[in-house]
Amino acid sequence: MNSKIFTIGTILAIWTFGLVAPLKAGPFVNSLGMEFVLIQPGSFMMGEAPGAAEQTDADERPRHRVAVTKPFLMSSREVTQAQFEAVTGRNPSHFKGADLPVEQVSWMEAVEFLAGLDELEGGRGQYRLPTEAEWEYAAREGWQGLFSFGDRLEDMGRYGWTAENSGNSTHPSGTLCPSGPGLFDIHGNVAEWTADWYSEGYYAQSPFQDPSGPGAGASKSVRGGGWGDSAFGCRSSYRGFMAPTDRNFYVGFRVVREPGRSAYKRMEIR
Ligand SMILES: [Ca+2]
Repeated sequence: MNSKIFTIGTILAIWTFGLVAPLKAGPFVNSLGMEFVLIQPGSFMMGEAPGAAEQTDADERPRHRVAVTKPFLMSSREVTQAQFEAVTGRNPSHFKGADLPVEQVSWMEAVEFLAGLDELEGGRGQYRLPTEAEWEYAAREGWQGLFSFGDRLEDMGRYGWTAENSGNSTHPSGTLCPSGPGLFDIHGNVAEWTADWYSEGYYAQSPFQDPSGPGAGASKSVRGGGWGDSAFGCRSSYRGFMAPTDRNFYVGFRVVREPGRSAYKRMEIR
């Protein structure tokens, strides 16, 4: 078989039918030096871990199957203060440090950052926040348990900065172990804005395919917990929420980038 044709056919099959295949992909790095990992499409069980109903919150129920139908790139780290300042010219953070995650940034300001970053790279509309479903799908990477690394609360210290180990401050993103696909601080450090409006009862009516939250609301969903939360409060299914104009030193964000064709090719050949 002509190996080149086979390769192109394989890529087309993945692109067209959303087949989950182990494409060997290196990280994609953008103009700010932000590293992205490719998350392949697939389906997963979203919401509380099996058997965790007595410990979890009502908004994590019912556990339900969700399909993420398109590949996307997710930044391996939370947006740093240096990156935020490079785009916006300011640093609103309480804990100062170029490599620390930016915080005290509202949802509106996160979206403004993404628009500014997109403008810097040619205005192709490639940057956005993850949906809640994308965030949890990437965090879980097929694992249905409490955390990306398993169910053992005592292992959190190796993966996330929480109230148990943070010393009441943020830490440079990427200093602890990453989750399976290479996402650092998916649990803890700063909690992360998502694109979706928050609704406590949304899981009861969520569509199966690419859910993106209610059409309107008073708060945006915030995921992963942060340095001031208990380790259990940083579980994969925990859903925080905050008004889009509010800001505090617990919440930052990470970035999703659409995998344009050039980026996709570049990842495929590595
Ligand atoms: Ca985080």
